Amino acid sequence: MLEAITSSEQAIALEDKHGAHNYHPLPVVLSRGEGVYLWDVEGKKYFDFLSAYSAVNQGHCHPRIKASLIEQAETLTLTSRAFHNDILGPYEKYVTEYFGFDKVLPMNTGVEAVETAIKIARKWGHEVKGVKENEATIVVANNNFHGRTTTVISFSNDENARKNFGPYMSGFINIPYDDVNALEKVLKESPNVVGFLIEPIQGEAGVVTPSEDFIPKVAELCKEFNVLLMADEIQTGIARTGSLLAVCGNCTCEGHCERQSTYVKPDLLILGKALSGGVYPVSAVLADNHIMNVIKPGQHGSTFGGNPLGAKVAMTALEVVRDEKLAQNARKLGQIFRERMQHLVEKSDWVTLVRGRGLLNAVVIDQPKNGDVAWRICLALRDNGLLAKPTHGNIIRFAPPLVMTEEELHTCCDIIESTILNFK
Ligand code: IF1
Repeated sequence: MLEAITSSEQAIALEDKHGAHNYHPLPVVLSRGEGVYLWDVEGKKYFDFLSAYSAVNQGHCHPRIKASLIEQAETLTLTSRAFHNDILGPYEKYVTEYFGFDKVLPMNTGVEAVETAIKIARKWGHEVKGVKENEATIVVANNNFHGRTTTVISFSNDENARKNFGPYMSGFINIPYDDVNALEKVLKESPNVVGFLIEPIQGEAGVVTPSEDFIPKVAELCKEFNVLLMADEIQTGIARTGSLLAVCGNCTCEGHCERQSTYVKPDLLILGKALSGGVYPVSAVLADNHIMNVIKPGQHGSTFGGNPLGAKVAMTALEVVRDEKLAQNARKLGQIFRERMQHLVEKSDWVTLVRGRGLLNAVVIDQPKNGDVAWRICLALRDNGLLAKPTHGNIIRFAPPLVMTEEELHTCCDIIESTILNFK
């Protein structure tokens, strides 16, 4: 029998007793979400400034996405890929035209899409580029975050994410982030490189934005050395950084990239999170035929990959991004947010720096190593009705749903400002 939750403490106690302790959540228990708002069990209302790590870009329980979910859930949820269904083909057409690729391989979680991209790159390397069997290598950046499977943590340099989970997968070369020369050096020395897996902005590392010309230069090197550019846009994609994709650069598109001059088309585009608007796990890898066609029947798949429920929801989630011009809104509000936070940098000794693009931003807090100032500021923000969480100790990521209005954003900046200026 489901135990009715009547208090936050009760819910936390149940999680503590019956759940693995693989997270340390902020002490708040949410029971309802709508747009940019969340409510806890006691009915207190909050602004959401994490957006489930950029999975609810369209806002919590978006009415159109919810309606699609309900309609498809009452019709057909899962067929497996043993049979066809009437939603997958239309979805595949929609999403490949939306992002400008020949084909899509549908998966569920972000890390599954990353693993899928790694397998495609390796297979392409062995069968098309001609790298000797089992010799394919993929270059990755230090301080990366691409998920938590044993392969993916094998090339993480975050001890928390990898310690004692070995033995680790080989075939990866780490270089510093935002370092074109380091990539060129590796590509000159290692003929077996088949791919470069990169976050256009490093989210978990603390919203680290690279040099303006990093992605374009990396794309040139990948072309020169016949290496696949694998863009992990699971967190930065779907309008979060003020354009449809972070690799769009300063594209001022109408929420759907018109392939403007600043756009860099990756060889493998990896999407997740807000691809479904946060209502269902949907991820995807997109590529053109000369790459995707290395995958033949029976060589890759997943029980839920491409299921009609997720496919239906994803189409609506992408329509919402375009119809509500979320990329434009993220760009406009992001500039306002960083301006407001820059004033805070000048007024507060706690805040040393603000950085980000669109509505993926972070504020760096001045605290002693292993200090808890950022954590305590997030507790104070919670008390003042705004939810955010630190990453890597002293960096507070601020990423509200992209449906936020300018007025709501100013209200949130007022909350952040007053909380930090009054913080002891
Ligand atoms: C957790 C971090 C963010 C991602 C990028 C792949 C994945 C993620 C760029 C894997 C997932 C999530 C995972 C979640 C918290 C969150 C996170 F803090 F872990 F690193 F956003 F920064 N590529 N990020 O950001 O996607 O398999 O989770 O669907 O594991 O705690 P997933």
